[in-house]
Amino acid sequence: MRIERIDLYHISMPLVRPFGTSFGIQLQRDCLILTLHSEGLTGWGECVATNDPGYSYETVQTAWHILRDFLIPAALGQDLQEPEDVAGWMKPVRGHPLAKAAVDQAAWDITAQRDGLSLAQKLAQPYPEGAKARVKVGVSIGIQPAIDETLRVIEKHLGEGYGRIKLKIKPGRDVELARAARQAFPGAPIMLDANSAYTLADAPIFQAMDDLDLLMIEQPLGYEDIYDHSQLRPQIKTPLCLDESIHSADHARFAIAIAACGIINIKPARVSGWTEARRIHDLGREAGLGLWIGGMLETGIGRAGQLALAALPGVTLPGDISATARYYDHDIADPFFLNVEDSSITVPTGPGLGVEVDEERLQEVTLKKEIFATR
Ligand code: OSB
Ligand code: MG
Repeated sequence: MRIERIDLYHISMPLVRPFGTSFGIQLQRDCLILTLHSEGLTGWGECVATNDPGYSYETVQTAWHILRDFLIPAALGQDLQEPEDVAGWMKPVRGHPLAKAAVDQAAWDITAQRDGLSLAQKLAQPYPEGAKARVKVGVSIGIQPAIDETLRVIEKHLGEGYGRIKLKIKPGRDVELARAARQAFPGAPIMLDANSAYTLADAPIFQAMDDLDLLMIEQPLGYEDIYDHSQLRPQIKTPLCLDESIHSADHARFAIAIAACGIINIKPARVSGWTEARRIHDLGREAGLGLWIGGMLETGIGRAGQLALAALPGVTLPGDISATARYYDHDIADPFFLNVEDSSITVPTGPGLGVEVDEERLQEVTLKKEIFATR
């Protein structure tokens, strides 16, 4: 399939409520949407970079630059056979995984459509057990102004059918919050995400939460660190999960080699896309790690991609794949995964991502659009 045209959109949507993490509070969600066009088909990708370099060094502005000036010129006019091809075109660009993941996702979507497969089916082709039909999901709850409010939000989401609760923590809003949540919801699967807000010297804080039967603690230490996590892990009973530190399959290999974590949050955007995410899945599965699919407040486009990845056989734990209605009043894609039952969502079965993009809504929220075409 010759890539005839690529469209790039900068979109901006208000969040239904602010999303607070240890690195800041987000009120508005800007991101980039990218389409690949070939043979009458359109592949969709989402670049989840944000306005601020808080979670990642990438922002919507750096991603626009890298896509417009490097990644799109490298992809335009190429003959796309399989989605694994795009990593080679993008190789001259170091870093910038969030920008790369948008091209990678669109390539997976368009080739799955060409093959008459859902993205989940295409991703699961190497595995005899195939893709799961339903996947376990949970909610990620941002830091609220008060602990009481967090408890109310937890209750609301448990009522909606979400069974796994992830709470964002930061220094000063950790042990007391986790203890209150455990007390209020004794049997609930609760986990914490620190987004790199602590150092190894804070081990006593995590030891103080060891009796709370938490599912895991996600990324307590540095966003580039693997070694200190390997030092913290034997000091605590709570399972340790890495997010920010794992940028590639190589990083997963390093983490496994020094036993830095028992669990990996596979976030396709963070690792340059679905091809690399599947490699991490394979390494993690082989090593007996717990695996789950992380999120970045995606629109329905990104959420559909997460669901397809979560359908892989080695993904053992619930992912951060809640309905986009938690974040957006009016999403740009059909909110097909609103039906959460038993904390599970049905994986889309239509061709490719299996989601209908609402082009009118997309236009409404687009701040800037550029079209790149071959002659
Ligand atoms: O660390 O997993 C994270 C959102 C933005 C940046 C980082 C993270 C998150 C989430 C949100 O936890 C998960 C979701 O998409 O619902
Ligand atoms: Mg995280």
